[in-house]
Order: sequence, then C-alpha cells, then structure tokens
Amino acid sequence: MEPLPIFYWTLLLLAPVLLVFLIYKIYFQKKREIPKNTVLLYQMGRGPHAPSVSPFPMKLETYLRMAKIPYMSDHSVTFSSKGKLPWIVYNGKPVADSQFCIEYLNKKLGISLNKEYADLDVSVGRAFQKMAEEELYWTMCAVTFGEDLTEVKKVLPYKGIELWIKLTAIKHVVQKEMWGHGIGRHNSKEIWSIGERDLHAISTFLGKKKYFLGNEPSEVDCAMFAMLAMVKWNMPNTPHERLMKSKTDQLGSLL
Ligand SMILES: N[C@@H](CCC(=O)N[C@@H](CS)C(=O)NCC(=O)O)C(=O)O
Repeated sequence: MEPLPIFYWTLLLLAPVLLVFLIYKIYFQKKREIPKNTVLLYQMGRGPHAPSVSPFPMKLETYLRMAKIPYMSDHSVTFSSKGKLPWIVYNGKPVADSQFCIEYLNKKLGISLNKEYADLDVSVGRAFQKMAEEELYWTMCAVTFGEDLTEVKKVLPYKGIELWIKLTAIKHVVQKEMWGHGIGRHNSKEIWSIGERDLHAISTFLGKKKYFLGNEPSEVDCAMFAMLAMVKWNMPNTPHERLMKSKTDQLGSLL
C-alpha cells in the first residue's frame, strides 16, 4: 500500500481540532448586529502592506468605497455557499462572487460607476478585467504557491503552526484548481510568458492615463487596481513584481 501524502496525514491529525473549532463557531459565536442598508463583507485578512492578501476582496472593498456604500468587514474566513471569498450579506440577502455582488448592488442602489464612458470603452475594460481575473491571476497563483513559499509566508496574516496548516491547505487547493483551469499543465517558463504578456498588454493600454479608461475612475478600476496592488504589495521578489517595477510609470498610475 502506498504511504499517504503529508497533506492527508495533516488532515487526519487536525480533524479533531477542526471539529471543536467548527462547533465553537456554529454554537458559541455571537451573531453580529448589522445596521440596515449596510453591507457585511466577508473577506480574507488584511495584508501587511495592502488592504487584503487576495485580489477579489480588494476589488469588492474598493467598489464599496468608490460607490460610498456603508459596509462592515468580517475577516473570519467564512466561505460563501459557493465555497469562495469574498461574498456579502445586504439587508439579509447573501450574494456570492465579487462581480455578482457589484452587479447586485448596482441594480439595488441605482449605481453606475461607468456613466462617464461609452459602451465601447466599458466593453474593452471588461475584456481586460477578464484577462486579469481569469488568466493573469492564475499565473500569479502559480508563482505564489509554487515550489518556493518564502515570500507568501511573509504576506499571509498567520504565524507558526497556523501559518503552516493554512499554507499547506491553500497550496493543495490552488494546485488542484490550477490543474483544472489548465494553467497548471504548463511549465513555469510558459506560465511566466503568459503573465508577462498580460502585464505588458495592461501597461500598454494604461499608457499615461490616470485611470484604466481615462481621466475618470470607473468600475473596471476596482478589479485592475486590486490585481496590480496584489502584484506590487503581495508578490515581493517575483517576476511579476520585477516587471511592475520596471513599468512603474504605466502600471503604477492606478496605485
Ligand atoms: N470569481 C470569484 C473568485 C474568488 C476567488 O477565487 N476567491 C479565492 C480567494 S482569492 C477563494 O475563495 N478561493 C478558495 C477556493 O478556491 O477554494 C470572485 O470574483 O469572487
């Protein structure tokens, strides 16, 4: 019989601790009082240099601030019904996925951060956003959760055994997801060639503009700011960060 991989041994040993923790969470934690018309934002922890250690909560929080919607954050790392973060509860209604949260609040509160721009500009912004979230992001995961975990350890808001357990679990999940996505089937040189081209494209499009689409901020800035802030503050000593430093004039304009 093959020996169990270390991840499963860890799970086996930690199962009783996790069980006690879950019981505590479900039965003993007080429900928070959320004022009416205030968003409860479930997100990850704060980073040492950025508002979050992850780009999707950073995007949603940026949107809430830009749209001036009152909100409170929950950093307990409670996942949505879809098993992801971030998500929100607004006047009792849960909404999962950063983009669906934005679209829900836009509709509910009559918000449009894109009103300065023509549909054509907004569509180009959407294409860039999807490139960043659905492709560049995975090249960032590949670098962050690859062989060398030294840098990510400095960024995650945990210490000691908690850091080791969470990092082992996150790495396992991310590696599985990268395989499913397809990026995980490329070697590191190929993955970087994708990340590099994406960052070049973003830099070229940004050029000397103040915001992603022009002189006024719009919705796409929430996602692009979050992704670039992630590279700048949460990915020290990586090819992504080095490229960003060499293109500070363009890529740094959003930060
Ligand atoms: N499309 C989602 C992506 C969110 C996402 O990937 N969140 C990550 C943290 S950055 C997560 O919760 N991962 C947990 C998992 O995949 O199991 C959104 O925009 O909210």
